[in-house]
Amino acid sequence: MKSVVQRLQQAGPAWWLGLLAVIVPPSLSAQVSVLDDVSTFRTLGSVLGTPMSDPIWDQQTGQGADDFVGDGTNGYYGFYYKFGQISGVDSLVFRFRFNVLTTQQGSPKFTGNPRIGVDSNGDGKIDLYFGVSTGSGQNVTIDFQNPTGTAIDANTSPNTSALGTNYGTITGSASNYDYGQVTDGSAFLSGSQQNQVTPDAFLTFAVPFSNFASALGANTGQTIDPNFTYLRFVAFTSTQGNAVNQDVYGITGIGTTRYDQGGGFTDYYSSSGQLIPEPATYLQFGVLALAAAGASWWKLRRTRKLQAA
Ligand SMILES: [Ca+2]
Ligand SMILES: [Ca+2]
Ligand SMILES: [Ca+2]
Repeated sequence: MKSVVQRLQQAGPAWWLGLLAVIVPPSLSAQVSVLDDVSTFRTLGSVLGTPMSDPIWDQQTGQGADDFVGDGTNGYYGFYYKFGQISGVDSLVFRFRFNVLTTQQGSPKFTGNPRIGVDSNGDGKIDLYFGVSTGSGQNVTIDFQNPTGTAIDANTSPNTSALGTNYGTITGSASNYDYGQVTDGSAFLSGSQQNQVTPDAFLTFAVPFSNFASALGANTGQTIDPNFTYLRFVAFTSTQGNAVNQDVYGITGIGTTRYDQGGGFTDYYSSSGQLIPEPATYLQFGVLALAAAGASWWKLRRTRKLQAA
């Protein structure tokens, strides 16, 4: 009669992989849309673990349309995220809340250039910039920009950030871009001088995970896994899309502090939206480690058997 241990020893890697498949089923992405209600998005927290917010009217160039707002009061935040499928394509969806809704001929029309910088290897440097490019009379595009600059501290803070020229442009459409008045009633004051209550605006855009992962991975040499590569973000507005010169989300104004020293980085999240660390993540890592250890043990044992034969 063979013991359970003996049976496992003979089962080989297939058994361990079977165990892995049972305990960690393949994740299925939910269908999402840039029009989804804000309550279905997650807020992004700072490294202190608290949801980030941003002061009113602290943008540096006078355009309320580019002023992040959201102080947590009544649940209003300025930077939201979700992950899911748009028409069957895994996508990252970002949403900003801005102070002033701008219109053109009576319709909502945004003319700024919000950007997100992402650090995927934890060294404090932005590895990829991306965001929405607009302008008066200009078609909306979603652009990727590489960090440039050779200084040792390049792309670690607002005043050391250098955004390269746009590449990998994705044409804006109703499925990957939306701009309009907020649907949750928030209306932060627009400016200390005017002191007017103005309806705020949501700007939402989506990026296919495959485009994002290949652009980011090309810059860092990483394979970007949707669940296990952890990312931190900094969101900011830019008059021309080539500098951090209006409002950095999470701090007053722009600041000079390094992003990773309280200067605007979010906490770490996976592309699929999980905050690290979470109990579920530990469980998955634990099961993966168990399976890997099992496969290694079987291989080692088999090698010893062959050597003994
Ligand atoms: Ca602001
Ligand atoms: Ca407002
Ligand atoms: Ca980096």
